[in-house]
Amino acid sequence: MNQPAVAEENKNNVVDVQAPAYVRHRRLIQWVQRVAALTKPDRVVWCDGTQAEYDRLCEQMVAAGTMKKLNSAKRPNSFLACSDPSDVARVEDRTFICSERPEDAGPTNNWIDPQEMRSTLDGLFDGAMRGRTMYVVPFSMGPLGSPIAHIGVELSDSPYVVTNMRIMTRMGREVFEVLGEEGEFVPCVHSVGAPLADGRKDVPWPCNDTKYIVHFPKTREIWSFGSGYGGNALLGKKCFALRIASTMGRDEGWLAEHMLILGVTSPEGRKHHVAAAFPSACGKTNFAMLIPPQDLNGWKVTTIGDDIAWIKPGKDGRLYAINPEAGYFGVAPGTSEKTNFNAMATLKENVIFTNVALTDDGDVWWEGMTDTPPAHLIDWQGRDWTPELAKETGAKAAHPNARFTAPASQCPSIDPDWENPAGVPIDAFIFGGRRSTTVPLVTEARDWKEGVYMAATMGSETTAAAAGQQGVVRRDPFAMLPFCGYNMSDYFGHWLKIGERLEALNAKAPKFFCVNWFRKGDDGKFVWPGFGENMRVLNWMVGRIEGTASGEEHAFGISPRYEDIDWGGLNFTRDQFEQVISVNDAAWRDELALHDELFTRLQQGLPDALPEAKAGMEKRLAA
Ligand code: SAT
Ligand code: MN
Repeated sequence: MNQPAVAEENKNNVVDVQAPAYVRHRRLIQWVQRVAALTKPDRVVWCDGTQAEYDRLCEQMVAAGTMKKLNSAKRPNSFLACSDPSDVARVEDRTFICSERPEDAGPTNNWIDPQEMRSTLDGLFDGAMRGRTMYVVPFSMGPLGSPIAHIGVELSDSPYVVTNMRIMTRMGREVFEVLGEEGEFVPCVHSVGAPLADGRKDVPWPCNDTKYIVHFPKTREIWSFGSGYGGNALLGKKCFALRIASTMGRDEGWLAEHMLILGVTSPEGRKHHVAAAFPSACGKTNFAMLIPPQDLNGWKVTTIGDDIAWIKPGKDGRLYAINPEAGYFGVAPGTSEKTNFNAMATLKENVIFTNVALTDDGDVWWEGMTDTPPAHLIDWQGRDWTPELAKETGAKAAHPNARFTAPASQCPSIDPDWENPAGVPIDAFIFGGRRSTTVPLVTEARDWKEGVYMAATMGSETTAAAAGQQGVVRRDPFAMLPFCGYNMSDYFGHWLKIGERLEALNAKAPKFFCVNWFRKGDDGKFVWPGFGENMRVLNWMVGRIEGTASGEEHAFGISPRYEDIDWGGLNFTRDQFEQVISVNDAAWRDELALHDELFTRLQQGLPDALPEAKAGMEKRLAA
């Protein structure tokens, strides 16, 4: 941290933000001045990204009651932050895409006229940082200087945001070197919306009941007010790396996707890369870090990313992906040595936990971490918790959307190429939702168009990652419903165009697969064991990519028969397999009717290829 600068307004109302000499970007400094003049912080601090700065901010948050330091013997250099109970997840109904025209945002986004929104924001941000420090947080999404990477600068009055951004992105002074005097950056302004006027006392987790998460695609700007949590506040993540980046990708011919990236190496040493899209809290992190079962001799899975992929065409025409993030902001509940051994190893030190429970010996716990819960805990809201109480009242020790923020470099399965500035070549896209019925374990699309159809019509039962009702099926095209920064129909068109270009270049196009780990039996339990056993499905996909595995065509694509999967060491019967793979004609007729509903909603600009693909399916279904 450089010397804290006092933001003094001079006569011309230009705030001296005391930019360090190494910041040579005039437009950037002027923007910081403008935001400081508007938000009126007590001080402006330019973050350098050092460990010393991080340690100081953590200490400061411990003193303020925002964080607790965990037992250093059990969880070195780690902290627990507990949020205000009203600020625990992304707020999709308060998220806005302020493009010039409503049809540019499309029917799946909240749109407000940009002029109107600017005047609303001017009002909200006027004096919003009074009594606080405004931190200037320079960050690179992707390896510094990579041709696939892009830079952002977040101005925030939350030290919690600064420390999380240091784990989640490449944050610090080096970013200014890459930016130089006039490099492009995405300006991100964030305030928790809780000014401390006239000596008002601070609270451990300041936030505001009024929340606005706002994107201006034309000027590539982000403004966020009122929340300090996750994707609402760590603006490099969903706001930049998905909503703004998706519009950059549309304009520049690349893809910003809600996808994990993994490497899969066969026993013979052949390596492939897949990118997989699942909605929030559907197991992307688990899949990205899966450990193949021992009985499948010698397969290896390596982790490149667990949430977001930026994918650009390379010189050879193939698609290359980077993980724009540097850390994991993963769901804690349900994570255990059994479900995700690599994640648990990643969490040994240097972690910020949010909204999990505190053990009596100063460590953390959450539902699903161990079979037997500790006899006593302090829950995420600071209350006593015991297993008996939980039985009586159903009280959760950790919030269902409790998270860990951990450096990717600590993951034992991290891929040697995870920071390769050129990215990794993608061989397959996988799309999956949480569906207790209807959708088979795995289906391969016969071509790019059918793949786009599969991804576009994906549905999933909702989870705690977003505020709102849980467990209802909603259409979540490409797992991008809350994250696409423009009209969803145009986005489908963009995907189709990328496919056409690959075809024109005669380049090796990735295959498309649709998966569903979540089919339930009559007893209401998951039939498929999931987790490491998902390797058996990956194994089949690799066989399809290499042209060695067979399958069976049905109305929607190609799925494996029982004998097409390597079951070595797993007792999974033909009957169980039938329960997860079967295509029920009646259920699919209902499903296709729901696709129609989606297409009606997205009518405007919907590419013809999609209804055409659907007609093909209906014909095959009727045959
Ligand atoms: O809160 S985040 O948006 O960062 C996490 C998620 O919903 O995937
Ligand atoms: Mn996500």
